[in-house]
Amino acid sequence: MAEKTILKALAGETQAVPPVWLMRQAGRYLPEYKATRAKAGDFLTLCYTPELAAEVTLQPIRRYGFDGAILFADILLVPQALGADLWFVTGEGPRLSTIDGPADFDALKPAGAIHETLSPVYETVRILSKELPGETTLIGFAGAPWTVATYMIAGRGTPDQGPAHALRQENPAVFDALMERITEATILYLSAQVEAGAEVVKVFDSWAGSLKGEAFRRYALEPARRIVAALKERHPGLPVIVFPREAGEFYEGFHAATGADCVALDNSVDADWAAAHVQTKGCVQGNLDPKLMVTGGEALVAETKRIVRAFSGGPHIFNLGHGITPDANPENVHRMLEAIRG
Ligand code: 1CP
Repeated sequence: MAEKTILKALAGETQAVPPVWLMRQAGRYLPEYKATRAKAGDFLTLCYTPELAAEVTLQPIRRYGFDGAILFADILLVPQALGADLWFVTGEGPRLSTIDGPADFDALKPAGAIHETLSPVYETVRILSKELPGETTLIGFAGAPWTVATYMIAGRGTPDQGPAHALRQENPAVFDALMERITEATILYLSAQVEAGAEVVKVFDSWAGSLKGEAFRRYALEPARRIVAALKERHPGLPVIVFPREAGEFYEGFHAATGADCVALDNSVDADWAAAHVQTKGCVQGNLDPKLMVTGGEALVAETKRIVRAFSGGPHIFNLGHGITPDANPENVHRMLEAIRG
């Protein structure tokens, strides 16, 4: 059997060369992605056409030989599967119908109904598990309940997640019911991805950093703990990566509090600090600044090597601290890989 270096890192192994993949590795910085996206017509058609979604997942593997392939889909497919309207405005981003009160929540579908909408995603996973090279790990994913709730409540991305914070304070019954519905749907969705062939799952809590103190415990830690526990009960031995972006000091106890095998670090976290305080509890992933994939040069090489060195004493999966951006230079990915792999 081929060696899967990502699975080894997730099992706690320290490796001389860390495995590597990039958040948003299938994306608009790649000309072949833009061509397939143009063929699909729009972003949601790309997500729901298994052959095309599998094709864009495979493109960065062919070009770069990454150790991991992340399923091509989006965290906002779950709200759509729960009955929210979802559309993408070119140049602006996603738009959804909003959740303002009990009537909007009551109109949502039960968690068990999501498979009707999401079955093409499972088909993408099945295609990928057949077509990926033997050494490449297939990563499934979903958004974390808090992050997904911020989009469902506001109907769009927001700089400070204001509408979601307002609802949780002003109408906690509706907010808690929504969090519960998303948590249940996320468990079912990730479990179906694993049944289709995903070997690892990752939960993206992109807006975890806007939760402080008790709210962080309740809406970031606790849902992550529940999702990890439910998935491990259904799929013993399944490795789970959690990304509580900008969690700051909460990174330190995150493995222990949630049971996650790996904690993904954003680029605001110092690698030496994280090696001493987070990696001592389990595998870490990260955390190169995505801007370096735009600017490149010696700074990219030096910073890549610094991160590899900082995490060389324990299990580590090399990645960016957030997604690669459309203005990244595809050549810089080669430079980064050279700096990691030699
Ligand atoms: O024009 C295009 O082609 C659409 C751009 C795009 C892409 C490539 C969107 C819209 N989503 C995706 C794919 C995607 N999204 C993946 C696929 C696999 C890969 O990484 O290669 C993944 C894992 C996501 C996850 C995702 N979507 C997150 C969590 C991670 C993060 O970046 O913080 C979030 C917050 C979203 C929502 C979303 N989808 C798309 C956009 C532009 C956004 C952000 C919207 C906003 O906050 O304003």
